[in-house]
Amino acid sequence: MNFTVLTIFPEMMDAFWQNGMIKRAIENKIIAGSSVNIRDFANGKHRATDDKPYGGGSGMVMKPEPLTYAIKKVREDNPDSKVISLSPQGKSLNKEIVRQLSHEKGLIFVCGRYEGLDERIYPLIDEEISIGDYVLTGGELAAMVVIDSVARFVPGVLGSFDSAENDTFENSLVEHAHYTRPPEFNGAKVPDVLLSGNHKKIDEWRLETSLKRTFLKRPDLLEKRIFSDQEKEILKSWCKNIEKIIE
Ligand code: 4H7
Repeated sequence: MNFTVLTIFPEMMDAFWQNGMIKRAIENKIIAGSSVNIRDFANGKHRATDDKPYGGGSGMVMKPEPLTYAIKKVREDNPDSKVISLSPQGKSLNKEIVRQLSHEKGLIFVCGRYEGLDERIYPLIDEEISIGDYVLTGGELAAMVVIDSVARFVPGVLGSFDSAENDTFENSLVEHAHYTRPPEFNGAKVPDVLLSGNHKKIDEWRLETSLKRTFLKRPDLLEKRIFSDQEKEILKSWCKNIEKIIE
C-alpha cells in the first residue's frame, strides 16, 4: 500500500516515516510512504502557496494552482490512489473507515494549512475525513493518525504476535492489564497467576481484567457487546458477590 502526503511542511512527516513500525514496514516494502512539498509546484518569485481571501477578512487561503498541480502529478504516478483531504468538516474517522481504507491500493493525503483550501480544489478530492471534532493548525497530524491506524491493517505491518483485529474496539473490550519484569516494583507485585504458567487460568484472568477495565473505564462499550458464555459467567459471579456484600 502506498501513502503520499502533500504538505507545505514535509519535515513534519519525516519523524513519522523514520520511526517505529512505520519505518520497519517501509524498509520491508510492505508499505511505501513519502511526502511531496506543495511548494515545489508553486510559481513566482516567492513560490507562494497562500493568498488573501476574496471578499476580505483575516487569514490566508491555500492557492488552487500549486495544490492542483501537485495532486495531478502524484495521481499520474499512482493512478489507483484515492485522494483524501483532512479537515474538520470531513466524516469522523472510526474503525469501519480505517478498515475500508486499508483495502485501497494507495492513499494521497492533502494537508490544508492557513484558513483552508480554495473551494476549486474540492473536485479533485475523493473523500474528506476528520479525526475528531476539534481544530488543528494543519492537516499533517491528522494524516499521520489516519496512516498509522490504516497501516496496522495492512498484512505484515504488525508483528506476527500482534493483530489489528484483536485490539481494543475490534472486540469492543478494553485491553487486559499488562505486566513485565521485575516481579515486584515499588511494593507492587505482578499477580501470581501470570507467573503460574497455567495458560487456561491466565486467559481467564485476562478476560476478567479486560471486562473489569471496560466496566470501569468504557461502560459505553459494554452496551454494544454480545457476551460469550464465559463472559456471562464472569459477570454473574460479580453480581453474586455484590448481593453478598449488600446483604
Ligand atoms: C483543511 C481545511 C483536520 C485543513 C481547513 C485539519 C482539524 C482537522 C485544515 C483546515 C484541521 C481534523 C484551517 C480548519 C484552520 C480550521 C482554523 C487544517 N483541523 N483548517 N481553521 N479534525 N486543520 O481532522
